[in-house]
Formats: sequence, structure tokens, C-alpha cells
Amino acid sequence: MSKELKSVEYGLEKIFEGAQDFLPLLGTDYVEFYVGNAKQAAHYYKTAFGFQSFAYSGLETGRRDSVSYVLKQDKIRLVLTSPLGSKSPINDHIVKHGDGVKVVALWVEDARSAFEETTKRGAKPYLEPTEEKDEHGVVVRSGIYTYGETVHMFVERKNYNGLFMPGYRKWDSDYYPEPTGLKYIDHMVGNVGWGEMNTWVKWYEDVMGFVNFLTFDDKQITTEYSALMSKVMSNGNGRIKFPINEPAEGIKKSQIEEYLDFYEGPGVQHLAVATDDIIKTVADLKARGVEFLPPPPQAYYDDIPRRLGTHMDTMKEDLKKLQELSILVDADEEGYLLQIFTKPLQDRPTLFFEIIQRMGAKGFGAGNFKALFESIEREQASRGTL
Ligand code: TYF
Ligand code: FE
Repeated sequence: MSKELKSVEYGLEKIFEGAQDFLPLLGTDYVEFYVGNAKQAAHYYKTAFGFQSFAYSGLETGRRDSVSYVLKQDKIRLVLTSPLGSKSPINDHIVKHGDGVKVVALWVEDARSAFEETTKRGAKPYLEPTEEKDEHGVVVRSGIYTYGETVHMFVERKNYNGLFMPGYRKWDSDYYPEPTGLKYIDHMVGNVGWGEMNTWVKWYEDVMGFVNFLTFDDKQITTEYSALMSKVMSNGNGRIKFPINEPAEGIKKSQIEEYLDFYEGPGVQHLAVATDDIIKTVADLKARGVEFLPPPPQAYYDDIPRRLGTHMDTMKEDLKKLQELSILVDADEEGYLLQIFTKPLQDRPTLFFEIIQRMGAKGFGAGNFKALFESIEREQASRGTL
């Protein structure tokens, strides 16, 4: 990993020194899913993942065409949106892609400047800068398309002190399942088509001012059967990380290809959410019925002390407990990380969640890729797509 970590430092320095951060990002603002039945999806994300009812917009607030439920857990905000009729671009999106991520919204100081800077560099507009007002102030939003039909919205809230956004009211509920310790979004991954990864890498560089933080080629990301390539893009302050995957040639169908087939195009593959107690979080999620990928073989756990080397001495977690829960472990120069992946969260084998706990490591678990992709392949085989 050492070469990769040096390029990390280099990449981020380039931005700080070059003063070319024309798109300062304060963090992730929200992630919006278009789903067939937002009311039921909201119940699922509350019950299974411990998200809390936060805000609501729909018929009762004067919105006629669609409805949105906002769920919150620590810094994470999910917006679940459904159409209220068939003649709706939201419905068209769901018909084509199934339930999935439509909007990755980024929190900015200035949504007008974000729109101007990105569109003049070639971004395709989705929403011209738009002010929304209520008694709590004004939110300005603008949006651009990224891969597929996915959108980046820029959200400016410096003159707003309301709950979420104009048009939403507090969502009161008598049902507040305990949170599961999910804290913030660590990274969000996109799958793009054959040979398109570098096009989107360049797009994030040119249009968004991002840098290529890490690269995994098909030699690193391969099993006996299938392969993929991945490049991690980061913004200047490192708060936003977007890995981009493309399928690579293998004997059998890559998981990325399976995604592209079922999503009918590029889109968001996984959201990685951070916890600082993955053992508790995963035990909780499993007790609530969240399904994870099948466990790696015994040999994977037997090999951890060798793979982690001196990081084994600093590891706080009990390896037996990690194995009981099928949590994966990897390390780089700066520390170790713990991660685990859910099965797809809807019937199409498309979007899933990763739960991650970083103990100093800044990588993405490259040492786990083989075991992870073999687990995914077992799932693919059970679906008849391998
Ligand atoms: O985000 C990552 O890079 C890791 C590993 O299809 C990964 O979570 C990469 C590709 C993939 C699934 C997981
Ligand atoms: Fe990930």
C-alpha cells in the first residue's frame, strides 16, 4: 500500500497548494433514494438500520405529485422519495432502475458558484440555482448530472435555520427504534460501464476538482472467475470520497456487469457508513434482520495475523468476535480497518451498504477484495448470474 498512500498525500497537496479548489465542499448533505413505496421503505430503514424519523413532505404539506421522508442517524440524512402518479419522472426512474440512489447531495457555501464553476467545466445541468424559502430562511440548491441518471445536488444552507428544507415539516412518529451506531457516510461508490471508468475519473478531476486518491487495477481486484477496476476520487479536503468501478474481463460475469444489467445503466453501487463500534453495530443489525454477505472461509481468519503484522498488537477487537460476525479486517501503513457488506437492499441485485470502522487506515480494504468478491460470487451464483 505504501506507494498508494504517497500518492494520496501528493494528490491532496496538489489541491491545497494549487489553490484550485473551485468547488469547496463542506460534507455530504443528504442521499436521496427514489423508491416504489417510500412509506414502507422508511419503516425498513428505521427498523432495520436504526434511522430516526426526521422530516416529511407530501400531500399533508401541500405537495401533490410526490412524497419524501427524511431519516436521520447522527450525521447521515437519507431522503426516500416516491411518486404519487404514473406520469412522473420519478416513476420513470423507478420503472427503469428499480429502487436506487437518485441524488448524492453535497453541502456547499455557495450553490450558485458551485453550479457556475461545474457547468462551465462541462457538467450537464440538472437544476439551475433555485431558492426555496420559509419562515426559517432560505436554502439555495443547484444540481448537475454525474454518471447515468445520477445527480449531484449542491445545497447551500448558510441562511437557513429550519429543520431540513422549506417544504418539509417535522415528522413526528411514536416509533423510534434505537440507533445502531451509524455515524456518517465514509464513501459512496459508482458503477460505470465497460471502459468508462477513466472518463468519469477525468470528469471528477475536470468538473469537480477532485483528485485520484487510490487506484485498484484488475490484477488486484480479481478472483478466479471475475474482475473489476476501481479508482477512488477525493475532493480537496478529503471529506468526500467517490470510488468508481468498471467491469473487467474475467471467465465469468463481473459483479459490476450484473449491477449494470439490473440497474439498466450506471449508478450508485454502495454507501459505506462509518461506525466506531462495528461489533455492536453489526450484532444489532443482524438481530434486526439485516442480511450480510456469506462469511469468508476459515483460512481467511487464520491468515489475519500474518496479513496484519504489527497492527495485530494494536487491534482492540477480539478476532473471534469479528469472525463470529463475519467482519473483514485489513490494514495499511497508518492503521487497520474493519468492514462488512450487506446483501443488496432491494430485489434487484444493485445497491448495498458497507459498514466500516477505520482505526487509522485510509484505504478501502484492498487486502479483503479477494475474500469479499468470492462471497459476492457465491451470491451471484445463487442468482443464476454467474
Ligand atoms: O469501496 C470499496 O472500494 C470497497 C471494496 O464492487 C469494494 O468497499 C469495491 C468494489 C466492489 C465492492 C466493494
Ligand atoms: Fe466501499
